[in-house]
Order: sequence, then structure tokens, then C-alpha cells
Amino acid sequence: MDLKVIDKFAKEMILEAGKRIRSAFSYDIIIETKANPNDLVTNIDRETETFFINHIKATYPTHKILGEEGMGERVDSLEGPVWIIDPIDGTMNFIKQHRHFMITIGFFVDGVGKLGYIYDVMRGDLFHAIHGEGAWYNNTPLSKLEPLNLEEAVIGINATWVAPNKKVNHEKIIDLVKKVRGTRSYGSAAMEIAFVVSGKLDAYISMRLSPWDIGGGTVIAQEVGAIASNLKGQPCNLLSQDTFIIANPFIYEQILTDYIEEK
Ligand code: 2AM
Ligand code: CA
Ligand code: CA
Ligand code: CA
Repeated sequence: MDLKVIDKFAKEMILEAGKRIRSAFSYDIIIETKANPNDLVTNIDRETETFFINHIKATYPTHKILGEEGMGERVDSLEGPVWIIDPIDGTMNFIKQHRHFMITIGFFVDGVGKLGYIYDVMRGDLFHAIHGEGAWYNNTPLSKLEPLNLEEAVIGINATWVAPNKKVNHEKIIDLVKKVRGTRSYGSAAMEIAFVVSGKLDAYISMRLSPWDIGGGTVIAQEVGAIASNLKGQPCNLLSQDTFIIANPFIYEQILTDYIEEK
């Protein structure tokens, strides 16, 4: 399997999908809700996922494809070549802000991350990685993450978790928010992961993400030395929903040990 060839294929496919999404703003975007009133999906999410599936199947008919909107087949093992796709990460941003949403894709072989992509559709910015070869922000190589103290860190976290909740001890999250230099919340998990791997954020924490939110990002993380896991410190499971942290390796342990207490 020539990863360089698949990488070129994937990049061209993602840029083409980005063009289609940008042009969708001049047509009707139909908004529906999924599991709850804040869980949104549009015709463009579904059409983009279908575009990826058709494109991949035409060239690589044996590859499996796991997508958020379920337009492909059921995937219940990571055996063989598997694409994990979120056609629009940050659907609420897509609908309300017309920016700050990503296409994110991971390509895995027997569960090992080989290629990872996070594409900021409106900025035209691509973060990508090839396993063992490195990671890039557009054409610029990304460096290994550098040492820093938690006091200097800027972290991505949703404000929800400083209020009493069923998931984590919120008092400890308040301590974390006070300890760090600043917090941000962008509304797209893939965007926050892209910022961590490029040193624009130093950690990102979420209480519930799905494989397609993090698949591409975990491949990029490996190449720059960012650590990604669930909040128990276990490897990310790419077949089911879980908690999530990605962090600069110099603060990862301290955040998990001193500030995260799951209920
Ligand atoms: P999405 O836009 O692809 O659904 C902020 O909501 C971040 O969490 C986004 O990356 C969003 O991805 C993700 N997310 C995961 N599960 C979600 C859910 N059930 N409802 C809303 N957002 C969800
Ligand atoms: Ca969604
Ligand atoms: Ca998502
Ligand atoms: Ca999505």
C-alpha cells in the first residue's frame, strides 16, 4: 500500500469537498435535529459524506468507511483499511457563523493511524499527517511540541464543565481554569485538536466525543508528540463514544492527575 498515493487522493478529495460546501451557502441549507434540540445536521453534512463515500468506493472498493451521518455501511471492526470521516465538524458553527467548521478524516489500517486530515473549509487551511513521515500545516512542517508549565497553558474546554454536572468533579475543573493562562471554546473538536497539534492551544478536553471527531486528529497528534487518550488515560477507542483529552506532553499527566476526577 503506497501511502503517498492515498495521501494525494485524500487531499484532492478534501479540497473538492470544501469547494462544494462553500458553494452551498448560495443554496438552501436544510437544518434538522438529531438526538436533542442542540444536536444539528443539515443536507450539506449528508451530501458531503455521500460525496466522500462515492469517491473512495470508486477508487478503493474494498476499503471500509465509518462516517458520522451513517451514509455508508456499518463498521464494527478496524480490521483492514478503514476511513473515519466527519464531513462537517462544528455543524452549529457552519449553520450560525458560516465559518469555524472542519472536514476531518482519518485513514487507518488494522487500527493503526496512517493518514490524518483536518481542513478548515472557509480559511482553506489544511492540517495533515502521514504516519512516520511528519505533519504539516498547509506546506509548512509542524514541529514537535515544546515544554511549558501549566500556568502558561491555554486550554480548550467547554464552560459547561465548571458548573455542577454528572460527568466530572466541577470544583477541580474550576481549579484548572484558574491555574492556566486562559481558556477557549471553539465549537469544533477537530479545530481544537488542530490548534493543539500546532501549539496554538496546549490542551483540549471533552466529556463526550465520537470516533469521527478525533480519528484524523489522533494521527496528526502522534507526529508532533501530542498525547491523546480518554480521561482515564486509556488509548482512544475508535469504535465508540468516549471522553477525550489531547495535550502537550509536558502538561498531560498533571491535568489528568490533579484536575480530572470522573464521577
Ligand atoms: P459535530 O458538529 O460534528 O456534531 C461541539 O459541539 C463539538 O462536539 C463538535 O465538534 C461536535 O461535532 C461535537 N459533538 C459530538 N457529539 C455531539 C452531540 N451529540 N451534539 C453536538 N455536538 C457534538
Ligand atoms: Ca453532529
Ligand atoms: Ca464532529
Ligand atoms: Ca459532524
